[in-house]
Amino acid sequence: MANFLIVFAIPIHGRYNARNSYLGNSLFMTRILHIDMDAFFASIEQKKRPELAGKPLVIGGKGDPTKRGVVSTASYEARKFGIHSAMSLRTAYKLCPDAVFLPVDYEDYLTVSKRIKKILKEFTLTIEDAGIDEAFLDISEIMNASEEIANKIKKRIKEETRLTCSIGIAPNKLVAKIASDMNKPDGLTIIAEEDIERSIWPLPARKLRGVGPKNSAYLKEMGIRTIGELASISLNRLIERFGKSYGRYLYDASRGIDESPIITHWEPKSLGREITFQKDIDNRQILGKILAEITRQVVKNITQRGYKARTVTVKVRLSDFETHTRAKSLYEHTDSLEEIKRATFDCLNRLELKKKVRLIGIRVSKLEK
Ligand code: TTP
Ligand code: MG
Repeated sequence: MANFLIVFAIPIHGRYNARNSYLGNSLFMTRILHIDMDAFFASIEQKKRPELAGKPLVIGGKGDPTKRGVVSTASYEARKFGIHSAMSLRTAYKLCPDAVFLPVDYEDYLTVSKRIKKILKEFTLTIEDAGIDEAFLDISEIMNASEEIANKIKKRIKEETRLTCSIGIAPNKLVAKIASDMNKPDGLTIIAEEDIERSIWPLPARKLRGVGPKNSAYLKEMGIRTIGELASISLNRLIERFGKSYGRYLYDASRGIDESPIITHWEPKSLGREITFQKDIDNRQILGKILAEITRQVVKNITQRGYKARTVTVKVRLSDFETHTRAKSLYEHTDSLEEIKRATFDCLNRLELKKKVRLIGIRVSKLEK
């Protein structure tokens, strides 16, 4: 069973990128550094077990490719076989039966992640935590050359964790993230303001944040494959095709324009947990027991963080992947396990379970400190 803590959050403190100054000296320009660890989960395991170094390694689920589960990540050696994140473990096994499969040891990866974030804070406190293995740093005010800062960060991380990372530095978050991905693993890519278009235009449009498989397919229908081709489309046409907000976004993004702030702190909007079963369940009593347990975990989590919640939502995914939710709002904010559990069961009882259940989850929202 996969049991994930899921947190949706909203930014509460941001620092807006100052427009680049006209001083012409790169030290005075907004410089955003994006760092992303290389094959993060897999590299950690390879350091723990040196016999796995240089071997195809797949991390996912319980580490058993005959069971349900998806690939969290694969070592670069395993990627050569076509294995990638989010692929089913079974498919990964078919592509490379000789690969070593290991379970996800999330706690351990989180510990390493925290050590890395701590190192990053030695450089600046204007940091956005962008995920378990990535972050954005505003290095504009550090009086060293970009390359020097990046190499120092790489060295410190290697000393403490023996891991490598890839770094991109650019005038904004959008381009910095594209840059960090350009020379993986152990890469360093610096893109100056005047080089943005030349550097990003040859890349596929889906390298832009916010262009997923669906929109990239729409763009292909319009004959657009690269970021440069996207930049050749008029703003009007993009708005006509994609709506005002996303059309405008694509127009700016294809020119490497991005003024999104570094968000240094996030408050959770909701907190939840869900469980995907190894085998689908149709016994309501067992479902009730599991729901009670994950409700207890969620309530423990909100009380530890000092929150109370007003809305409880229960989600079930049936064996045919049909997903249903039921929500209940309480009279007032609460962190009482009894009250939240009652609301949870009220939601469960309102769900019609015509098929076996594949996943069950609970989420509490409208949080208040
Ligand atoms: P990524 O940075 O996307 O991947 P990576 O670090 O493994 O490889 P790369 O060198 O290309 O950056 O994600 C970081 C970790 O997050 C990854 O090691 C495992 C986890 N992860 C998942 O669990 N599921 C996913 O679908 C993805 C993309 C990542
Ligand atoms: Mg990574």
